[in-house]
Amino acid sequence: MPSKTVKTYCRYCHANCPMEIEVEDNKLISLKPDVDNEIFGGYTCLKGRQMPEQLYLPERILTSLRKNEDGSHTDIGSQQALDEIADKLKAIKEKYGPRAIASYNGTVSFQNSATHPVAKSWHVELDSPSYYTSITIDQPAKVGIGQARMGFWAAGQHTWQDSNVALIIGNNTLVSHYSIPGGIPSFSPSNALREGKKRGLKIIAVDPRKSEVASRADLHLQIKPGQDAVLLAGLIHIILDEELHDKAFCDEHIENLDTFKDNISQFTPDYVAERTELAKDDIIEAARLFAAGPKGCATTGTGPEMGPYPNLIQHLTQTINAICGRHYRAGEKLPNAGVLSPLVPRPAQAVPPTPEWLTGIRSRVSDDIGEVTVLTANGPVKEMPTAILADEILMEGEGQIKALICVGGNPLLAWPGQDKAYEALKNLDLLVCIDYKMSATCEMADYVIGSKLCLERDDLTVLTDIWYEKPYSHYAKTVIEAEGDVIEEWELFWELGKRLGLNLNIREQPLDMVNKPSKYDVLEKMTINSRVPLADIYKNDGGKVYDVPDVIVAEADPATKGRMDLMPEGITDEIAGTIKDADSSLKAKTDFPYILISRRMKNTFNSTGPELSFLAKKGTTNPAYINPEDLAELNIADGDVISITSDRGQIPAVAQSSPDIKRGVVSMAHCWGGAPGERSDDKVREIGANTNRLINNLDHASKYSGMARQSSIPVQLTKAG
Ligand SMILES: Nc1nc2c(c(=O)[nH]1)N[C@H]1C(S)=C(S)[C@@H](COP(=O)(O)OP(=O)(O)OC[C@H]3O[C@@H](n4cnc5c(=O)[nH]c(N)nc54)[C@H](O)[C@@H]3O)O[C@H]1N2
Ligand SMILES: Nc1nc2c(c(=O)[nH]1)N[C@H]1C(S)=C(S)[C@@H](COP(=O)(O)OP(=O)(O)OC[C@H]3O[C@@H](n4cnc5c(=O)[nH]c(N)nc54)[C@H](O)[C@@H]3O)O[C@H]1N2
Ligand code: SF4
Ligand SMILES: [Mo]
Repeated sequence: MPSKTVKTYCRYCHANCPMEIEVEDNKLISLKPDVDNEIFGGYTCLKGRQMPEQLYLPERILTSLRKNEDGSHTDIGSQQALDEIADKLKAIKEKYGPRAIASYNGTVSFQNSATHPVAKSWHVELDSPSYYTSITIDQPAKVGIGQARMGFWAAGQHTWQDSNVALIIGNNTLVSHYSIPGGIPSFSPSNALREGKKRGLKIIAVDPRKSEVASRADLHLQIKPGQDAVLLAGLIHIILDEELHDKAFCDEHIENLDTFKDNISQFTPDYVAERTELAKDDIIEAARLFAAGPKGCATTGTGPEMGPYPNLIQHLTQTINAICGRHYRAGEKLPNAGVLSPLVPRPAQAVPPTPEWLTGIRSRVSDDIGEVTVLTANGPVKEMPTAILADEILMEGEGQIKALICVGGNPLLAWPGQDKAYEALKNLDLLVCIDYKMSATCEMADYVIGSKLCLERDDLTVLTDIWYEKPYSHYAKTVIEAEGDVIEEWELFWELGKRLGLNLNIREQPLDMVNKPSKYDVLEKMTINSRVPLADIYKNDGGKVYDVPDVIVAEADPATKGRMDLMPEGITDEIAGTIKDADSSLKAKTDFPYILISRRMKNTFNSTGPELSFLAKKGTTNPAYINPEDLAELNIADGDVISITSDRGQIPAVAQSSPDIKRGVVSMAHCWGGAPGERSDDKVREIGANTNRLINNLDHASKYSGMARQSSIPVQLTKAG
């Protein structure tokens, strides 16, 4: 058969870059960017371009595996594995109740557009609240807690394309391709950045590192890690003090501005300069530049959201946007109101706080931590917090988790507190993973189900639907028929649901539980009443901007109009705690004088990447990036193996001299290394080291989500013996 070229999109990460794939006899021959795509303009990155190797990787799991007594795994067919898993789940449910059955849906579970609605329905029908995702160890304050506490603007915040200024706090989209609207768009970020600069948009970047984004900023505030709340409070202080805020907007839509102002009175420019190690003039310049707008948005990334006080940081970020009135007003055109969901009214009014979003089922660890509502593409969804999942497995008593289904995630490397995660995974009666390769977690699993890879399945841009700045959508049809006994992530839940006698449904529409529905059926149910019918999107080859009527922001409805509250419960204490921490860190002469922070690397996506030869050539370890002056002072040479010690643990690392890092800071990626123990330490140059061994998840657990401090960790550095 002659070869054919098919349009699709990459799902190695969530950016969904369009590609053209040449296929012959069901084999992928070559891959190239889809240069005709109007949003991406031919953008791809080096990870996505390795998909051919990934598809045909010799160590790929092409069947299902069962663990033997000696820890090795034996191939069994997927149907047999599913039967056995279902029997074990039935027994666990019988003995311990449904809550004992949990699923953890990791980062890659999101790349399959059908996973989450099916997984959530599975949990609802099973009556198990133990539904966990990677969102709650990512930025839970940003996608739920912040909006629940303060309320939000129904018509949304300014997006990049309409902005004159962007305040980007610890978010490096040029590498991560990840920014919730307001920051640099995730899709072809370098083009978006160039376009923004050309039209005069000013960028203020806050980052302890001269990151890819910071080095292109108009103003880079090279902050001391963990001091973002102090900086934000300081910027707001200046804006209010100089009366640069939008007074009319505040009067009409904001509650408790004066009380809030009193609460941050201590954050004067001098105080903030000292605590953040920034120049006072730069802080004042940043506040004035942001306030001048007239349009623009402050946005955060994982840097601050994984450090101290993430809930407060999010509140302050929303506050700086709110007091400057950075919201779409009546009569303005919204850039994109989504294509795959029904059109909901977008009036120019505040949605008041929804504290009930924070008070679902409680964790067994603390009454302060429990179900949180996350704003997803499928609407608000309740999840249990992953940061304390290891405790839920280890803590005995009613509700203890006994079975874990791990979907496109790698908890042994990703969860905060690796030693505890390791103990917890060992403690389970049943661990099932669906993955394409033997990850560190798969090695521990009782069953491993081989997954399809993205080119072997249909998908739709549901996750990113409202992140685009235009009404864009892409339906990717299966390019390669999977060879081997592999299934999709949603099919795992469907297959187990069928065996457990569950009636799954999506948006109240039942799924056929006798004959497996097609992916299209599932996606159609997910997108019922969408602005553009799925059938129309399916017809198109490749991604496309849809010609839908403009969405114009409506006048507020006096009957339902609310106000955004700057002083929800807990804020006073959080601000006081921030001051106390900042003050003590200034005085302390500690045993741990360096601060370890998180980062993303170009050649890996969390724990995936090093298995692919081209990406491995860029490095097989997660170096500890350190300022050369610090290295010199420590008598450590570039490339030396060092020990990094915190009050909770020690890991080896390969030092890499990096002048872009602030002095006193170590910048290192997560999700590397192996299981805890000497053997994996010896291989630091081959497999890297796991930074999560340096923390205990409960040391600084945030209220509501239990979010752990996964960055801004005090450490000591020594040359390895
Ligand atoms: N190539 C690649 N892309 C990825 C991933 C990957 O592993 N590799 N991971 C994906 C995932 S799961 C996610 S959640 C997203 C995350 O996407 P981002 O949030 O953009 O993550 P990073 O690229 O690590 O950028 C965070 C920045 O915060 C800075 N930072 C660290 N500590 C602090 C601090 O205390 N204050 C401030 N202001 N800044 C700080 C870091 O130096 C870094 O530049 O990326 C996704 N994309
Ligand atoms: N200290 C510290 N800890 C962190 C972070 C940090 O910055 N610092 N970041 C946190 C964040 S933001 C996140 S999101 C988590 C990430 O945590 P996880 O999502 O748990 O980790 P990943 O490495 O992304 O796991 C992805 C898994 O999916 C597999 N996979 C790849 N393709 C497919 C596929 O098509 N189908 C299936 N079924 N599997 C596939 C991969 O082999 C891998 O095992 O880590 C968190 N942990
Ligand atoms: S940014 Fe890279 S990995 Fe992510 S979708 Fe695009 S090509 Fe794939
Ligand atoms: Mo993430």
